[in-house]
Amino acid sequence: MGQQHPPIGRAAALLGQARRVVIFTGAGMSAESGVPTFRDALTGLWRQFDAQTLATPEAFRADPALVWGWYEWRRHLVSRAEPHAGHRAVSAIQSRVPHAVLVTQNVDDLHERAGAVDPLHLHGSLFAPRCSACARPASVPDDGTTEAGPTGGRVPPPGCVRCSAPVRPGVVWFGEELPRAALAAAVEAVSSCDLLVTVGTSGLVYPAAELPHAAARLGATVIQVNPEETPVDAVAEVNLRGPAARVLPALVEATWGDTGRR
Ligand code: BV8
Ligand code: ZN
Repeated sequence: MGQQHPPIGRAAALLGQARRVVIFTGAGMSAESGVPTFRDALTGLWRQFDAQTLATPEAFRADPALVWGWYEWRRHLVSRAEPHAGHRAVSAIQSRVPHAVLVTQNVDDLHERAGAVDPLHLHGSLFAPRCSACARPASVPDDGTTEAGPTGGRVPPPGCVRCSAPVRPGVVWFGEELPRAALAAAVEAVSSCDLLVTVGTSGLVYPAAELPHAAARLGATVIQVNPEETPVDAVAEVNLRGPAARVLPALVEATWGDTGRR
């Protein structure tokens, strides 16, 4: 058995020779920026709920102020957070591999703030609220006005300026369909990639979780970055067991000789 190269070396060799790359990220990508993941227990007002019950149309219908307050608190937290070296490494990969596609399950804007190109948001965004009835895009509340957002309280959602129905977060809730264009573009990219790098996702929520498995089935190589084991271990050619903010810059450096920091 030849000398097994360390995983980062094997991953760098794969990334260096890849022609069509997809990077697929989940909440673990934002953890080191101080943004709680979906696995993390909820805190404060929402501690008696789990995200899966709160991130639903039923929860919003039952108690719009509780759910809107949760999303406003998260939006405030993200606005005060900073992208980390892992986000910048993802953007460095996109700048070095032509047409590398970034697909994210995250609803924050940390990839964009680290210079990522056209991230495909499969589960929407905290920064695109819309009317719950007529779907008219609503403006993101001025941070000075939503007093309860930063402290985590109930915040009654604003009314739509056109039909006065409650404004809702622009995210995909459980039981809701994913945005068709983003999903179609992600499936298209995965179908034609030769390497998929999945970072910081528990791989449990469908249909997004299907993407790494689909890539492997179609003959692509999968590299996983996650401190823990996930269902994706079954299809990952290389498992980089560690946190995104450390592993991704190391991967970029091992591949191209610098951390890609521009
Ligand atoms: C749909 C936006 C149909 C909201 C989210 C039974 C079987 C199969 C499927 C189903 C089923 N019952 C119901 C379903 C469908 C359901 C589903 O999959 N449920 C699961 C629970 C079984 N899916 C849906 O409902 C989807 N819609 O199916 O619609 C339909 C079709 C047509 C027409 C109408 C309807 C919609 C799902 C989208 C839900 N919205 N987010 C919001 O943000 O509030 S999901 C949310 O959770 C995330 O976006 C993500 O997708 C998912 C899981 O989160 P992850 O990103 O993976 O993060 P997580 O916290 O889980 O894990 C963190 C990971 O990071 C861990 O692995 C950890 O080890 C790692 N980590 C930690 N620190 C670091 C790190 N990694 C790297 N570095 C670190 N430092
Ligand atoms: Zn409306």
